Amino acid sequence: MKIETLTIREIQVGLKSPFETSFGTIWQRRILLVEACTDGLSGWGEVTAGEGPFYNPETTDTAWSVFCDFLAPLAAGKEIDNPAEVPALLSAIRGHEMAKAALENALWDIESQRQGVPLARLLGGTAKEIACGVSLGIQNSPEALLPIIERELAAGYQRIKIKIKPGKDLEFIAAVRKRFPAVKLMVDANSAYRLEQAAHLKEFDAFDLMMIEQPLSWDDIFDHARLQTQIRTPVCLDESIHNANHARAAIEMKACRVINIKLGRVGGHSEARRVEEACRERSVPVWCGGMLETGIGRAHNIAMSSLPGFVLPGDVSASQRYWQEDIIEPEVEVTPRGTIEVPASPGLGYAVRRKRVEQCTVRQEVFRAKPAPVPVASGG
Ligand code: OSB
Ligand code: MG
Repeated sequence: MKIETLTIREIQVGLKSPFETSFGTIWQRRILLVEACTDGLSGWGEVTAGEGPFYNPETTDTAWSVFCDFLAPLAAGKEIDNPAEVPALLSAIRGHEMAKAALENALWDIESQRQGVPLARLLGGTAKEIACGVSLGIQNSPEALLPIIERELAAGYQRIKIKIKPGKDLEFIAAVRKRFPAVKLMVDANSAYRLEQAAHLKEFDAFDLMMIEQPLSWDDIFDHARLQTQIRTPVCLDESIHNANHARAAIEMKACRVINIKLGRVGGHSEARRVEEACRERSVPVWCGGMLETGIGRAHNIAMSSLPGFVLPGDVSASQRYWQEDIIEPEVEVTPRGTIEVPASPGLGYAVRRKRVEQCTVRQEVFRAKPAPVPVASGG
């Protein structure tokens, strides 16, 4: 396929309720969408960067700049046989995985339409439905958290993840465990602790947590290995794992017993498949992380989650938990057994609501193949 045009746009959308993590509170989202057009088909990808460089170094604005100045000029007009070639095409650019992922994933959407198969099948996914959990932001008090959990469990979600930070941890965990003794429960620290706090983190062992996600530095593997020897709760790495080599290193160093895969963090579907394979070969369970995505990012997450290594419930949940109105139709819905059905139609399996996207768009750039130079007759 020839990558004829690439369009990047920024949309601004408000979350239904604020989301607090150890690095801050998010309400208004600025999200970049990438649309690729080739052979009369259109495919979509989403940049999952945050508004500020607090989860990882990328932001909405760094992704815009890298996409417009480097990625789009490299890719527009190129002929590729398979979206799996995209990482090599973009390999001169270091990092900026979330910007790259949006471009690559848009081409996977197109390729699955071209072949007439669901994206999930094209990627090697086998599951017909995926298991869903929810990620709950930090609340003011344990009393405020309990009714929220009650509501999510009533909706069918299979596991609860709560965000924690120093001062907002043990009391919350103990209250949830007391009220819900059997629920699948885990915590996410988003790098809010240091190895010196291992004794404190060891106190979490009493609460039968499925795992603690990214307790230490966002770019660390080694200290997580030291921490894992001191606590019983399995460590799950999120921020630290950018590719399959990191996954292999972390597993072999025993820095974690679980890995979450985020498409943006690892640079797109090609690398996500390699991370999934590295984990599956080593019997390390994986699950799909979330970045407060719109329906486009969510649809890509659903397809990826159908791969066989995704054996734990992910942070992929219903559109209605985040948005008054999503930008896809139908919206993503969760069954009463806490699952999402993997679409069986070609492509993402959801239609992009162009009108809605246009209403939310605040800026846009279109990139086309450079026209072939017109030969100029040189005068004598
Ligand atoms: O660490 O998993 C994380 C949201 C923003 C940044 C980082 C994280 C998260 C979440 C939300 O946990 C997951 C979701 O999309 O529901
Ligand atoms: Mg996380």
